[in-house]
Amino acid sequence: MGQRGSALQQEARVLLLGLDSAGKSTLLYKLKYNESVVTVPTIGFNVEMLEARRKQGKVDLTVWDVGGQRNMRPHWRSFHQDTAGLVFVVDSSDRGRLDEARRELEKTLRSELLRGRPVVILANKQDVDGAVTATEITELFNLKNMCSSRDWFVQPCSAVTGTGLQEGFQRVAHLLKYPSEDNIMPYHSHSISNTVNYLRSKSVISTGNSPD
Ligand code: G3D
Repeated sequence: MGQRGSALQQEARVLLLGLDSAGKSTLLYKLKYNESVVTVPTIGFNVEMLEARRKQGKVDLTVWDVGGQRNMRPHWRSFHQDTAGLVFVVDSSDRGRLDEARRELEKTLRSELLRGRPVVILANKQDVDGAVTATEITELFNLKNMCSSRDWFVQPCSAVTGTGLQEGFQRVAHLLKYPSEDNIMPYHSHSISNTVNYLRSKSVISTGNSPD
């Protein structure tokens, strides 16, 4: 394992957010194990390591998949620290919840701790007939305006077929911004355990959900 920010091997924390049922857990397992799994709603979070290519070499992405239920959303912000890039998953087949997704994304991007961090929006469930396209999401979310101070990209994908998933994470790997690159905040080597302890103290997760 190399040093953070070195030319040889880099590590970065990527936050995977989206409303409940957007397909976050499905796509993470598809990417990691190329398997379709029966998912259960994420209580707390899942953490997976993915490897991606970058111009300067490989990067190990620590992907935090945080539950998207209404009662989890206030806790999203405790995962913002040390995040190098955001992946926001949208259920493109659920037109009735697009505005809710837009509002949550907008709220998330207001976080000072995510200032300047790139965001890749995954327009998931493209395999479903009638799903809104990446172009429609770009317009409906007014992304040019919402993301004017950061790099952003909308990637159509399907977590079920796997189409577009690699491309989405490859894109985020290319756009990553390391916390140390702009000195917005110091890197805390114990931030993961801090976050876990925080959530435990809030009774959001039980000991069994902890990655340590
Ligand atoms: P979440 O982790 O964002 O809460 P899940 O979402 O990964 O649990 O997925 C919620 C439901 O959407 C699951 O179906 C899952 O199979 C389905 N899903 C996820 N991605 C896709 C996709 O790309 N296409 C289609 N057609 N379905 C998808 P169930 O039926 O188990 O609730």
